[in-house]
Amino acid sequence: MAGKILLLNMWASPFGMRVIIALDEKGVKYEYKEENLREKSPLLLKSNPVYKKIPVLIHNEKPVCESLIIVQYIDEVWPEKSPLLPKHPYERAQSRFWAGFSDKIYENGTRIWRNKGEAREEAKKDFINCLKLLEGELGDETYFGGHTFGFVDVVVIPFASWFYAYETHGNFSVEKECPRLMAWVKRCMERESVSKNLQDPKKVYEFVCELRKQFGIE
Ligand code: GS8
Repeated sequence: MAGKILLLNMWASPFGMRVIIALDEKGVKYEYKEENLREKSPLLLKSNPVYKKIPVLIHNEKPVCESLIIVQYIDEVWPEKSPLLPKHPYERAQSRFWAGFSDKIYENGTRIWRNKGEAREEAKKDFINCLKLLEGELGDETYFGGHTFGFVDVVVIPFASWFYAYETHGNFSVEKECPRLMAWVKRCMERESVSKNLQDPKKVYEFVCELRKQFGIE
């Protein structure tokens, strides 16, 4: 089942990177439309009228919204190549739990670069705690849940392209705080679907600096 696939996205979005990595893992070809989030296209507003956010995957004219739902949709529509969710219901439930939890990386990371002083220190604590919980779940496995690259890996790895921005604005080191998680990042980067599609951390950092200026934080 292929048909027409169009992805509405904004390049720096870790949520969009989740979808791109999943499509790449499945070898699915798609069209790409970059959105200007300050002037959203009528197609985006029509496709995601509830949240008005990217990413949106439009498959045969039908929109699917929310990155976690999109990645699971991709896995169900193209199940043969690189299955992402585990087979067992309990393991699937666990994967969905940690995938949902990982959104906190972004929430806490945003609090790091949007704030100063005490509020930034609080955010940093929450951010590191969140990474440590994920690191605990990873344990000594190669990937989340075992030996194969799967759903939680696809969902969490895009945040690594934002680490440099969080570290620089928060003055800390993810490597120092969570060495096993960073080793996992490096393993994931050996996969083409990841190395090819993760944005350059320096570019993301510059993007964040721009946002800080716009919000009058500098
Ligand atoms: C989050 C998407 C999102 O935050 C998902 O897809 O998983 N829960 C959603 N998208 C942002 C860009 S990335 O920060 C977005 O589209 N923002 C536009 C806006 O809020 O107006």
